[in-house]
Amino acid sequence: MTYAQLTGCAGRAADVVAGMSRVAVLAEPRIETCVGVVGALLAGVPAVLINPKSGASEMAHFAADAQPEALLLRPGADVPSAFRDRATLRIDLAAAPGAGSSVDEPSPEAPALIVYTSGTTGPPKGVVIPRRAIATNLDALADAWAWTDHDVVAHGLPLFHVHGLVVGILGVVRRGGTARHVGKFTVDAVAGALREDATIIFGVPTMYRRLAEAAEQSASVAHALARARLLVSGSAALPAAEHERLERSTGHRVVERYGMTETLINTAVRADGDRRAGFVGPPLGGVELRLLDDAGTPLKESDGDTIGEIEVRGPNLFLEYLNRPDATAEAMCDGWFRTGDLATRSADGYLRIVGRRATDLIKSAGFKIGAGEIEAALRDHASVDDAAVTGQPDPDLGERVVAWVVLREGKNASAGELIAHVADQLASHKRPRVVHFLTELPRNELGKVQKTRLVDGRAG
Ligand code: MCA
Ligand code: AMP
Repeated sequence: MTYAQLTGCAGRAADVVAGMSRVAVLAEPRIETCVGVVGALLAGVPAVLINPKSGASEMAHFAADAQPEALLLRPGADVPSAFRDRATLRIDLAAAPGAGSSVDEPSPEAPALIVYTSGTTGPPKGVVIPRRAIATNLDALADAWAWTDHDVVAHGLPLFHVHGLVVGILGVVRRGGTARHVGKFTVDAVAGALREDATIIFGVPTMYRRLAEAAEQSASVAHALARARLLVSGSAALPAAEHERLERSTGHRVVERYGMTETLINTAVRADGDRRAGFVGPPLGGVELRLLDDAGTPLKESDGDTIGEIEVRGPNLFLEYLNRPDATAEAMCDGWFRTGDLATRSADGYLRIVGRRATDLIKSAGFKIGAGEIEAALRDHASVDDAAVTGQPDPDLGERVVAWVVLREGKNASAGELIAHVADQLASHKRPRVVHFLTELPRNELGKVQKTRLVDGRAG
């Protein structure tokens, strides 16, 4: 799609949604999603990104919590039942182009996107992201990576998160460059995009691990990767071993950056910066960052050793959690946002993420998954008496979701049945990969489950 075609298609969407309070976009990895989001942004209408593989209870939550007036989706896509009472707008690329809404440019503080993110407990929270955060963050990234309209991004990420939609699509549109979205990520599709004309890859560590493995086995894949200008990894930690494997077969060192739905991208190794394995670089221009010790006092040391919790302040921050003033207040302190991530800082300002405060958050293949949500879904099954969910180390996914289940007396359920039950309720990436059956969960004297005692024998 050319920019002229995008203007016409998105203009048509903007004409239809103008004046609405909020719209939802069924964010399949397709061009219609990009058109729908750009149309809503043109019209100044906040767009709620919906993972098309969400389960029934999540869809119901998104529809009730965000109250979108309409759902934007491609012709032929099924309308999720939770959205059947809303207006639908089919993004038909063949339809006559629209003029684009005549609304004035909204205030920089106006909400642009609502992106759902999991917490340790309860349903996902809607992160309200203003136009100002997107614009300033994308410009800071362009500065860090010397990103121009000549760049072509090879893209295989989902479009319902900040990484794929804001960095991977809106980043390209803001520069006036090109994105080649491959639909479903595969090594061959990304290598194909690079052979065509792609100059940058945005990916999560699981993708780079698969690319590194393929590059070791295929000179043609290694060759394709070597053509890129920049390999950028984020959403989770890229193990040093993968950095080194990629460098051996492609000559490239990956550039890491650290972000979060609530803050967009906080730090990034610059294109001309030192690419140190395990480091996510210094703060982006305009982003203020500090580390706090356990007492909540900002650390003075930048010795590369002392660990503190990362707090962030700057134009990159979100506005609020939708309908959750309690959660917003808990996360913010004097304008600083508490990330919950733990890091050290070197003398030259480079950050190294070493862990996170919450043990009940799992990062699997770059997706953040709350243990509490899956535990609630499991307990909802008629045969389940008790359940705990942990993230276990996994060589491909970083962490994999593992369920520990106690069945009710006299009841039975197979692992497959429980996995399918979770998949009915929640997005497909939240399904446990492994289910262990126990006679009881290990608990301390206060009745709290001792998750450190739940160790998967297959941990890799
Ligand atoms: C998965 N499968 C299962 C189960 N789980 N089957 C049975 N039981 C299960 N429990 C199936 C899948 O449906 C799939 O089948 C097959 O197993 C392989 O799945 P998987 O291992 O997950 O691999 P994949 O489908 O190739 O996906 C890997 C991926 C994907 C491409 C890396 O996880 C991904 O796109 N991750 C990106 C996450 C992301 O964008 N995060 C950004 C948020 P079948 O092939 O038949 O479907 S973080 C963010 O935005 C901040 C700002 C940041 O910092 O970036
Ligand atoms: P999400 O809430 O899904 O946007 O995920 C944000 C979280 O992903 C952060 O709080 C970090 O824990 C993690 N994360 C993102 N980028 C990196 C990175 N480069 N290295 C380590 N962790 C990361």
